[in-house]
Amino acid sequence: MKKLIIALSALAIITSCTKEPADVTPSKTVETKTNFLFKQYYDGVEVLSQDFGSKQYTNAKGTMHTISKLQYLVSNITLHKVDGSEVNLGGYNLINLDMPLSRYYTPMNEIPAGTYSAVSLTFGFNEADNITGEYLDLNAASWAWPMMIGGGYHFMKFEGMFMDNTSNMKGFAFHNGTASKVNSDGSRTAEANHFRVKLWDYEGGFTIEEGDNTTIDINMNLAEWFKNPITWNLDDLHIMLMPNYQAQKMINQNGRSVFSLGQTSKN
Ligand SMILES: [Cu+2]
Repeated sequence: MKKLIIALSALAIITSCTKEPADVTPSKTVETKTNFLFKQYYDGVEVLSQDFGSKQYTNAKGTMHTISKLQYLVSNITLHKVDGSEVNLGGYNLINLDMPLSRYYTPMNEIPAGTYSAVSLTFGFNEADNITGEYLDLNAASWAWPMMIGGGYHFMKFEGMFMDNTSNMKGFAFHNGTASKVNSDGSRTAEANHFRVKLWDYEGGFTIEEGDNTTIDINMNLAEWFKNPITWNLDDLHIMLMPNYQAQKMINQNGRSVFSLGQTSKN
């Protein structure tokens, strides 16, 4: 019995000596389950692949058109906390409406719990990331941008048919990527043509908590590609846009207003 008491008190000493004060435990970032859903609209109407080739839309110029393809790439999604700090998630996502699951994107980097006021993203790739042949999945998706007009990758392929000014249906291929200028000697100079947008939550921010499964919607209004600030005329500009420097710069300008932050949902 005496032996046991000695043993127990020894144990008590050992445990009390090895117990660490709680306040020196390093604080750990609480990671969450968060993903993005990229949704497409034509003004108020959602655009889904089942609408392709049949549903008719009228652009700002008054031209009727259909849609047969929509693919676009976003990268370096960043979340902005209300305290001003940022979480850059890196990575990229190719959205292809023909593959509805590609609209969902779960970043490789975990999103820490917190309250956020905005999401920003790059449309396409910035110069550092737009490396010819670098990404195997994009190579397999026929997503390369030709070397002779600057290389790297497409940022978007938006295609369909439109009714031209002689009432005939014609195809359009609204493709975007590096802008390439023809020099006086016939050579070309490539110019980065991505843009970055910051999408504010106008309802005062959203909170992501531990244990939540949060989906953040990023909406694209396709009508804006033809509207703001340039009223796009498909009769003039519908094919061969890729080597057309002016057209590439115009697409870039119109793209600044296509995205908005949609709802944040928990499930
Ligand atoms: Cu193209």
